[in-house]
Amino acid sequence: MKKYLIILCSLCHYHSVWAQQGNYVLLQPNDGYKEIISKAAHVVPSPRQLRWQQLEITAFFHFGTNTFTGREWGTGKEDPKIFNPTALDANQWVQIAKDAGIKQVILTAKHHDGFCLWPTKTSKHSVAASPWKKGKGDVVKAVSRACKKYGIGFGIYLSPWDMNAAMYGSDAYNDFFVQQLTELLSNYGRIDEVWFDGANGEGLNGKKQVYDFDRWYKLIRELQPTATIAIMGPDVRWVGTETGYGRETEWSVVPTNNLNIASITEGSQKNLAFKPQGDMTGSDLGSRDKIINAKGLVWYPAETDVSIRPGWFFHEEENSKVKTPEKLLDIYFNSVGRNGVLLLNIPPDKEGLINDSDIAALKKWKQLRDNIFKKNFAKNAILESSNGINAGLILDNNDATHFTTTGNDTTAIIEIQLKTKATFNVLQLQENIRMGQRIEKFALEYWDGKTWIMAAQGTSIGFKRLLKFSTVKAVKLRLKILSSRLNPCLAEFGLYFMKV
Ligand code: FUL
Repeated sequence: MKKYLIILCSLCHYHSVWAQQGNYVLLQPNDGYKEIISKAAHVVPSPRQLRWQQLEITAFFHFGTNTFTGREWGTGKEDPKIFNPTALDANQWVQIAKDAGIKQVILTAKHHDGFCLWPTKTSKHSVAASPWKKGKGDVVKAVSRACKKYGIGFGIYLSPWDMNAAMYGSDAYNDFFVQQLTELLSNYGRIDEVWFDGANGEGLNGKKQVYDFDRWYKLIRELQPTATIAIMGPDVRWVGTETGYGRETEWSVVPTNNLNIASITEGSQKNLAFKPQGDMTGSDLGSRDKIINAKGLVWYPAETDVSIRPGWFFHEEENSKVKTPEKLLDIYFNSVGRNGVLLLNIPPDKEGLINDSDIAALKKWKQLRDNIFKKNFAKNAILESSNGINAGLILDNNDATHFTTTGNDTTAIIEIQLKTKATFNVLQLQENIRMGQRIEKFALEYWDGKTWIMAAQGTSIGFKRLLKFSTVKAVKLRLKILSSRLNPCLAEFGLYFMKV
């Protein structure tokens, strides 16, 4: 990888024609329109970003002193003695997550109030000062072990904002934060995601803290090179809302004007580091109009975070406000089905258990998904494309193989003859993102015996796109790829039925 990237970097410095793949590209002042679009289509996820994207559904566990005070944000002045879960069982948390199809969990090791869920050497404000397990407990250890036991990923949320640390607002805080990160990244086995949010409140001394992100990124890359750094980090972007609903057109390749060139020229992608910049909430972050004037383009995919309850932390009075399975299904369609990874928060209660109301919703949500996706009506269909190759690969259940076009064709039509007439109302499409994200517009049509009728249409696809449409009965269909940045590379195609 290293050698390959050295070639890549020298190419992008000395030649404007660049068609190698990496997870970023610098645009040159003399790049023409076509060249920029082609460069964008060649930007691909790094191995850690690809692994993360394939998880599809991940979870947050918000747990800490707020669980016991009933607050969403603490003050940093909480007495550690209030932290006293009576029946904490991390195996229960992780098993419930796994049963719901969740592939990775992220624990709030420290929220803004500064209380640490592990017995840190950096501060007295931790589980070690609590009555839980007589001060001998370690929630980070319990959850990381449960994740290993059940075979799912484990990540940590470490709040940069710390209302308890006396040195917050001074240079010393960055050293303190590095020490906390070092403990978490050294003592708990593999860490798959490190989640930094952007909150940057005032410290006890009234001063604002300047976060030394570059130093933190370097440390994470050194200690846990496979971990993705999310939100205030270079690998995973916040989708821009906490509703669970991503954008209709979601590009994983977006402009960046602050790539750390010094790191890049060291010649290894593992050093790629940049701080997110600019507004991430707009309805369009990566269309042609947006990328054409950029200085650089980067693979920076969207994570869609939302809580199963109104708040991020557990509050008894919200037991009746847990999102319904139907609402969670709609969120699934609009997060995972819109080229995002869903990060669903499931906050454990005061006992240290996932509450029954959340468990019931999660179980039913999983059943709803299983019912829809158990049968792909396109299975064993006969596929034909006059200008494409390997059409059969879109039904092989493998997102690493794909249909593509010959020559320079950026449009395609795939005719689909089903084995028997079927009734369906959900379309699932996947691009092989190892080749980049390319498709800009597509449509599904069916033959009603006389003419072609539009069933569904959309813009971007990316790793996964799900569309619901009015129920169709048909035996012959065609998928039209109407616009693509380069030869489309379609990995998977599915037709499903959902009861409405
Ligand atoms: C935000 C925090 O302020 C919330 O409390 C929560 O942790 C959410 C996921 O990130 O920025």
